[in-house]
Amino acid sequence: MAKRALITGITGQDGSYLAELLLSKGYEVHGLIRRASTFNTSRIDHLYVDPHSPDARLFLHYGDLSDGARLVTLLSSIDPDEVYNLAAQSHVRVSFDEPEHTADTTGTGTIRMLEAVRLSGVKTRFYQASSSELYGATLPPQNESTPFYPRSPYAVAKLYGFWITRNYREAYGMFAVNGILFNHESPRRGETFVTRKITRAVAAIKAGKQDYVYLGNLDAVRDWGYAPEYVEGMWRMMQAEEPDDYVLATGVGITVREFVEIAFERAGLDWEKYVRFDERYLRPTEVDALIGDNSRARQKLGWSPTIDGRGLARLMVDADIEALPHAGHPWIDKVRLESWITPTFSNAGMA
Ligand code: NAP
Ligand code: F7E
Repeated sequence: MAKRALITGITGQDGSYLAELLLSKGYEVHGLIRRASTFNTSRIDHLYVDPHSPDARLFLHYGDLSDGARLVTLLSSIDPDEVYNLAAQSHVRVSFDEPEHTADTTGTGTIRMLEAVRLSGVKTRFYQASSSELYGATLPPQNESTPFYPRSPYAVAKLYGFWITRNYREAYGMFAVNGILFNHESPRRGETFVTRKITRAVAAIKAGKQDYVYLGNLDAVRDWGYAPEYVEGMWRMMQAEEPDDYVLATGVGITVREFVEIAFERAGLDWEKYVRFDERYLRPTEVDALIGDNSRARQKLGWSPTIDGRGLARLMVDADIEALPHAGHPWIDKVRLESWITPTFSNAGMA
């Protein structure tokens, strides 16, 4: 019998790569999607097969992490072997604008999923998308023993998700794991995360369709890895004999500035001519440096990443340059979208 998995957040970057991976391994894959007034499945459209077809192995269900009763019903009817809880309001700066919504989706949403597993009585393994943002102000290198010091409403919500997942493992004997994933990116990365914002801007500037890109703090250090390698790590955590928590990271940290330099250089451009500062992209509290120690995942899961932040900058610029001619006007409109987000806090002193 094929294994059955349920993925929340299947329309996101990670959800789309994980769905691909599980389908390639022969799983039947179920995904939770939100009803929206526009289509929100562009990252998984290539995987879609008409559910009436005997070949269909991907099934989508409407639902929302804010709706606990729906989650119980879905868990009961799908009866999955593995649940990957990837859904979240995942943008750190937006979490300062929408802290209550972030707490509800990213924090309380996790307990709704765990309760749905418990109340439905299904026998399933559970993956929680935890984050290196938990470490916040704690200095690198960070591993599974490093104390947490969250620095945003997003990180505080993820802290709740981390501990409630661990609590359900201990209280109810659930196979529940936390993947503490450091930043991971790809050509499918959301357009307002810094890497993708930069690489899309490089492509648009190179094509003469954009003049500048406005950024915030260039000094932040991040340990950027490649998303398809990280979803492989998620799956390995779920195949282990015992449930545990794991850091996935490359161990290589670079600044936003270095990512910018490499990205522009890849397109033969001098970044200093095109990058401008805008204080609205600063955060009220910043996470200065995240660099992970992935020893446990290497030793226990045999997981080892091959692409770090420098390689990613080149890979993502190439992909955005390639995609630009096919993108049309809406693509450019999205490039401009972020420039009219209203600043909601006074940060003049932080510039
Ligand atoms: P993403 O691209 O922002 O995707 C988030 C997903 O969550 C989307 O499918 C979104 O649906 C869905 N979602 C949001 N609110 C929801 C709600 N109330 N109910 C149901 N679904 C909802 O995020 P990602 O980069 O793939 O990350 C996946 C997970 O890993 C997230 O939990 C994120 O916080 C965490 N994480 C990410 C990173 C990283 O570097 N990427 C690192 C550590 C942890 P729509 O498409 O409809 O918006
Ligand atoms: O910011 C700086 C910003 O928004 C990275 C999420 O996937 O990873 C992600 O969170 C850095 C920060 O990602 C701009 O201040 C400068 O220091 O790409 P980001 P993030 O906040 O690290 C973690 C692990 C998650 O769990 C999250 O879900 O870049 N930065 N200028 C900027 N950031 C943005 N977005 N836009 C700028 O203009």
